Amino acid sequence: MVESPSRIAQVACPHDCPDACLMDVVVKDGRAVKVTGNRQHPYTRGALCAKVSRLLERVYAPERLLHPVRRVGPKGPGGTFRPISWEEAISDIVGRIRQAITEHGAQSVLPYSYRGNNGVYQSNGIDRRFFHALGASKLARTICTGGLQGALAYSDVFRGFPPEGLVESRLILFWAANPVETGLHLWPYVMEAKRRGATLIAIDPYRSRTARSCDRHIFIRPGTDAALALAMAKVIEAEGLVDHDYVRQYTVGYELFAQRLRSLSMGELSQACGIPAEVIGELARTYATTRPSAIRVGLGLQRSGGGAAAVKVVACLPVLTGAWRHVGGGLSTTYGRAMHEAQDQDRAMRPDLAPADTRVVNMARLAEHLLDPAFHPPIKVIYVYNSNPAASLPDQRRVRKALQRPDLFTVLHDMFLTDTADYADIVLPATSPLEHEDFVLAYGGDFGSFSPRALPPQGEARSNAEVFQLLAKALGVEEAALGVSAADMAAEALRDGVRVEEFISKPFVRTRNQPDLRPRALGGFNTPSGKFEFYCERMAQDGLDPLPAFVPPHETLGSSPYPLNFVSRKHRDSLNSSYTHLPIMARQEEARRLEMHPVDAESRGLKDSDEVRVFNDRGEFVTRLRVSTNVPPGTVAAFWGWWDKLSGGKGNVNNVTSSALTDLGGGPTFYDCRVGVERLQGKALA
Ligand SMILES: Nc1nc2c(c(=O)[nH]1)N[C@H]1C(S)=C(S)[C@@H](COP(=O)(O)OP(=O)(O)OC[C@H]3O[C@@H](n4cnc5c(=O)[nH]c(N)nc54)[C@H](O)[C@@H]3O)O[C@H]1N2
Ligand SMILES: Nc1nc2c(c(=O)[nH]1)N[C@H]1C(S)=C(S)[C@@H](COP(=O)(O)OP(=O)(O)OC[C@H]3O[C@@H](n4cnc5c(=O)[nH]c(N)nc54)[C@H](O)[C@@H]3O)O[C@H]1N2
Ligand code: SF4
Ligand SMILES: [Mo]
Repeated sequence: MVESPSRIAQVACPHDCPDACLMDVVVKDGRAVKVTGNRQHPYTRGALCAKVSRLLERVYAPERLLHPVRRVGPKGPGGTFRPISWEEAISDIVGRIRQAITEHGAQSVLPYSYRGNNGVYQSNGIDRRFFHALGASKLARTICTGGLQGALAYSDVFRGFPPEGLVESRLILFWAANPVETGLHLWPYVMEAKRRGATLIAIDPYRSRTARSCDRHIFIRPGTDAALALAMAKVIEAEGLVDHDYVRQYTVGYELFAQRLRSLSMGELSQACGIPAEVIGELARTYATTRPSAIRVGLGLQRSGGGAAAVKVVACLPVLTGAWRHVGGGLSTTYGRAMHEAQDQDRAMRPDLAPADTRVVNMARLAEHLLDPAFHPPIKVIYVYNSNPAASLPDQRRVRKALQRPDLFTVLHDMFLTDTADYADIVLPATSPLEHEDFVLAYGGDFGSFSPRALPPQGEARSNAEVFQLLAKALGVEEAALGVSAADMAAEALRDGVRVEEFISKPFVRTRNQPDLRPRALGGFNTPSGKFEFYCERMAQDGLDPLPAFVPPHETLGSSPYPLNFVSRKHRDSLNSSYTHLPIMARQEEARRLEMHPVDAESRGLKDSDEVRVFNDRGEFVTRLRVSTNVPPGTVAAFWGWWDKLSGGKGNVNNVTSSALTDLGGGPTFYDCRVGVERLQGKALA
């Protein structure tokens, strides 16, 4: 028998991950048979993460949705679906959109998406152009970085140096960052730094894999990072460790900040964050006297009531010490890089196509808006894609109640019948990343990839862009910007400096010739003053505290009837809720357990493997217990991403999280949550 030839297609991983890997996909007889990391790609270096190494389990999963379906029966868990044709699906959706527009105006239509697909064309391009041209409500995409956006709206506080710089660092603080699990391609740089003598310290309420890989791990009470950072700044100021020359040249408001630091009580700050003053002092001294010193800031920093304030205070530290002067010093972040620098997002998304006064709806308050009778115009049609809100939004009891509103028409476009599908009127089958063309710009590094389609779509699956183009045509939205190809969009959106022909024809490009390893060595802060603003005039004008401050979390520090802080963290083998129904995760019952410190377990008479109910007045979830020193006394943790319907409706940690928002930016506060835990009485888990 003659072997049929195989070919290798190079596809960018479009997951919401800073790494934006390049995959080599071996295709044989129209089927992908193997996926590995590309060896030439400077960041992928031949390795994919655990989950994407199993991408084909997802692409060829037996539960892949391959045809449009309509829900039969009432909205909610246990819904069944019947196949319908694409014509029927589109005509139904168009009919409901038209009706909503006639009765309530176009803003009664709401897109709802996040970065389930991070590609520019499919998910941050054509889709936006469609909804803008339709005049639909805009969505404030706050679910991940709302608190950070809030801080950035006032001050340039989070742009870091690229990963290459880390090899020069002699101290790296992993501050609310877990790259070993959430963006592992950073780690070779860290290991190189370590080989050259760097010390690694993690600041995290949970002993993550990253924390376990560090020389030292300091447990912090969730949501109190600003207290720790202010306490460090206080030590730095009091002990003469400030780089006054840097501060004089490149900052404003230092004297006012220093006065504030002197007025703060070390005892109170230490008590707030739960870290002894001696430990803070030692950390501050080590940080200020080691050169170069880097802070790798993760997004866990800004998911509490004072998240935006925390971002600003942590950003003060490398400014105070002048760490920015050195290669390997300053902040290392997952914000910006190619995604923000190499494209003009407005040229991709075309907000100019929308009517000028279009309202913006905060996704983090979706349920509140859906349930609010005074919300005008009411949301009548919600079109969900790239997201699983009936899993990923906080306060799920309320979210599910809202999605059950009988007069709401919900469309879901996804590869699977997720928890959100149970609330959808129509579910459309989406292509996998191998089945459509797209382009991805990394937010963790200076590179990007154009991905041709590697495989024909499975079944009747269609890509986001195709569906929006179909809908536009059926609705009579005649806007040329909607009809473009991925290559056209790349040409429109890429900034000067990235050669479009090269971008389209090569498997990957670097989006900068030279990495900017000392981006703040000479200041260059993107603020009205061009300097780092300890004192922010615009905050003062808006009636906000203009100086760096500790804004306490809503729950984890205050008094509450629920005694334990709860952290719901991300898991190595899933991407948010995207892999949890697949065999890779389903096997891992152990991974789903609630971790509790032995002291807390003992005082409750709980032991390993007990089935427990985790609850507060918002809701509950049920899981098994793991007695563990990965958490300190007073804090419990579980991974987030499990689908409720896989656990008889009692599996989702977001049943207990709160929909209260961050201090600025309207972000969610997933890691600011108190719970009680008790042995489950009655019915065990399914
Ligand atoms: N394998 C995998 N990779 C992922 C994801 C995934 O689900 N799985 N998700 C992707 C997405 S959407 C994102 S946003 C990124 C996020 O990746 P990261 O930037 O690493 O952020 P998180 O994982 O949200 O949180 C990092 C750490 O912060 C800790 N933490 C929680 N609250 C606090 C706090 O108040 N203070 C401090 N100091 N630490 C705190 C958590 O325990 C966690 O270990 O990862 C991306 N990569
Ligand atoms: N408790 C708790 N909750 C959290 C978090 C936490 O740490 N703790 N993290 C939060 C964060 S940081 C984030 S970013 C959110 C993420 O939450 P979501 O935005 O809901 O992301 P996912 O759960 O990954 O769901 C993405 C969906 O998009 C689908 N999808 C993938 N590619 C495509 C495509 O090309 N087209 C279409 N139409 N669909 C596609 C996938 O199949 C998947 O079902 O979760 C948040 N929720
Ligand atoms: S999820 Fe991240 S680490 Fe995994 S393959 Fe994709 S880009 Fe790479
Ligand atoms: Mo996220």
